[in-house]
Amino acid sequence: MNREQAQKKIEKLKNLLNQYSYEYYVLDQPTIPDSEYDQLYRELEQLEEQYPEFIADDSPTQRVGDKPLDFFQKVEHKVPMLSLSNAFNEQELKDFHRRVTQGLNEEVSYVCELKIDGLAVSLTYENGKFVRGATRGDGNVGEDITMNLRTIRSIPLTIKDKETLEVRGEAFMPHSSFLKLNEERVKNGEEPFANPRNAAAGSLRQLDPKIAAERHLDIFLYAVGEWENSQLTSHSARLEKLKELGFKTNPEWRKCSTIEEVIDFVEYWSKERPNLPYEIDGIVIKVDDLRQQEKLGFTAKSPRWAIAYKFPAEEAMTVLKDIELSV
Ligand code: NMN
Repeated sequence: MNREQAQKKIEKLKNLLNQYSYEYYVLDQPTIPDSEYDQLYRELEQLEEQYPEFIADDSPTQRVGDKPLDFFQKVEHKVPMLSLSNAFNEQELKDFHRRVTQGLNEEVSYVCELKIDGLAVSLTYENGKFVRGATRGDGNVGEDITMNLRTIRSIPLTIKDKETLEVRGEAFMPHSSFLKLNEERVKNGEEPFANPRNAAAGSLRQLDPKIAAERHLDIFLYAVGEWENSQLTSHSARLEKLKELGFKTNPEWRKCSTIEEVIDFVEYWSKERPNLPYEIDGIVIKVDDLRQQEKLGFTAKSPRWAIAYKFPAEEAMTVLKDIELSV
């Protein structure tokens, strides 16, 4: 194989592996056996070793950087990452609906989504490439945790169009990763994490990306900060577009045209919650139409067009029952 052929082969293997990885981690529908994936991966590794000048930034071999950071740089959010106001019961959801309809004086539809209990993060893509990832921090300034976020396999290093956008979501630790991690910690005489949220937050704040890589985090993307040239007019259209671009979005969202439908959704997930493979702590309800969102605007702290219904806090999480805590 000459140099030019090697370059082409490296590019082809990289694209193929990224596609398989997308099917495996984002769609949860692998199309080839692991052994075949592993063989192609080794082939790519060997070629990249021979021709390091052709290693692409979005090669699957480049997810885990080899140098630990000294500290995290600060990142300013151009669009602040605000938190949501809360509702704790049916009446407060109805009050929210009343405020929305009074503010708009027209028909309204909502999108209900699961509120994943993890860590809010922001991902910036420039011309389709993942260039920066940050924590929410105080909402205006967060920390640059790009190195750690790159280790999350369901975060695409390149998306399907050359879009420039800042997308937001929740990085979290699935129950399976959490149980494995805590079992190992107990075995090594270390203190187990109290819950998956703490474990996810602790993992993303490690200066050594190798540690984050071992923690097997996952992500759901659900919002947009900035999006150059986007013509989309609703939140639901944005969710669909994010999925098309290759982002992992949570499939359990629903468009509701009445507050009763919203309440049904909340009640359904209050019961179904223990059967999910990850932790949720509530339901997020958003006005779907972006023009209506704009019309409603913000209070000093949060948008008027969204609310987070919070489930009652559970005494002990189901996930912890299986593991012997040494605390
Ligand atoms: O570190 P990566 O490349 O993500 O691989 C971790 C494990 O996941 C490996 O065992 C690999 O075989 C598996 N995997 C399988 C597929 C597939 O399409 N069968 C894709 C990505 C990762």
